[in-house]
Amino acid sequence: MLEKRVPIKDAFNLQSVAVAGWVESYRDLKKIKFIILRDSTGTLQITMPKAKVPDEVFSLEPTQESYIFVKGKMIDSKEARGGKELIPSEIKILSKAETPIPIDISGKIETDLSKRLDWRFIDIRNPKVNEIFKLQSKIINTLSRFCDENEFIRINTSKLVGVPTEGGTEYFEVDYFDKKAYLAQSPQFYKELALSGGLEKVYEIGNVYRAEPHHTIRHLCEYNSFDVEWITDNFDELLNFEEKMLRYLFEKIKNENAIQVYNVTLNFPKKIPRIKFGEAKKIVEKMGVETEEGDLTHAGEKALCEWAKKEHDSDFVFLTHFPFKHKVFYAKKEGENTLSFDLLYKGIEITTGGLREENYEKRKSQMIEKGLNPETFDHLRFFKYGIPPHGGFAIGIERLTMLILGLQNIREASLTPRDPERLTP
Ligand code: AMO
Repeated sequence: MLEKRVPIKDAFNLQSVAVAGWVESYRDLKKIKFIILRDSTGTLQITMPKAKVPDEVFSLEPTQESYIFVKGKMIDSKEARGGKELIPSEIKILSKAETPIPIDISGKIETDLSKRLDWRFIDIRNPKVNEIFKLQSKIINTLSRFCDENEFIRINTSKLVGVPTEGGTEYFEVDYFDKKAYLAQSPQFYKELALSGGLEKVYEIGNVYRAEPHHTIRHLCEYNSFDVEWITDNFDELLNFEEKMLRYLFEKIKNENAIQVYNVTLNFPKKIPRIKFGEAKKIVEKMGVETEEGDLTHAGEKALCEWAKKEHDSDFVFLTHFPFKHKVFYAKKEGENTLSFDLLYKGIEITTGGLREENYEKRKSQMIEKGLNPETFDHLRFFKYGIPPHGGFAIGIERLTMLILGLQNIREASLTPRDPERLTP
């Protein structure tokens, strides 16, 4: 039966149609009944004058948010949205919804985010929320297409790992038979394994895990990381590639429905400004913002973005050459600093990347410098047998989605967000 249905948006161009969707509203005026039917493409008024529809159709009383199938004829209507309404010859209630619906999804009553997330499977029916995930899908597909067009190979790496990747304490430990395992914080070492294995240019889209204790609007415990890595010894090439990739993305998504629904203007600068960490620190301190050693702080990142907007008319800014003391052990050194970068967008970091140390001895000694024990890192072996010089970066997909649409909280850009309190739904 369902295979006969058309998307609601297409029904307006047809005469006899079958559609299916959720009952957004149901009104019974005794001699005439109305249903507003919604699917992910739009809404349609179903009008049932008692005299014009079969008794078994008229006698149905679908509850709000039930999923129904409707067959009938489209006719012109001055009152109905879209100038047409459907007079049904058949209605089937395929899945009845309990009443009342636990949260309002019409956008008329504001429900706090935590309650919305408790009822996420209903919350997403709100067309405005639905749009977030349509756009996110487009973002991921467009970035992938860009990588494909540039002859990158998509890889899929292990999320159960023997050693935490990014260091620090932000990892989840899990029982793995009689051993300890960890949930991958990033695919970093496996991107490098792939390069050592001769794949030359790789990308990965996958969930990664951070035991992130902070309750902020930009941190999740599980997020989708868009990672790339390739053979290069040229730091600027990394930034150029990301800039080109994001320019391509912004061009491809500018006409997406979500961009209109969220009333955002997408501006991509002529050139993303690039500024070294030391210089950036001076700029934001001059703006009266306190920073920490080796860290601009979140307030400093916001201030630097304000500076980039004012001085370069750019919502983006590349922050480069972080001091090694405050970076991951695998970053390539240049004196006391590293050939690494962050990309900030509208005040928040969306990307980290850089050249990596590929020399076995140097990598080992950088580990020791960071207080790590090389014996425990199986991945060091990848660096003994001719791994090419390489670099790459990772974009946080939920952060990018949130910032593009101007959402207030990263949780809105995750279908089922995980934070220290939330493991369901
Ligand atoms: P990093 O740890 O900076 O770098 O992460 C890369 C990007 O991932 C996003 N991100 C997060 N998003 C949501 N919740 C979090 N808790 C969270 N933590 C990070 C951000 C960030 O810029 N291996 C390196 C990348 C590389 O150099 O290739 C890494 O993982 O957008």
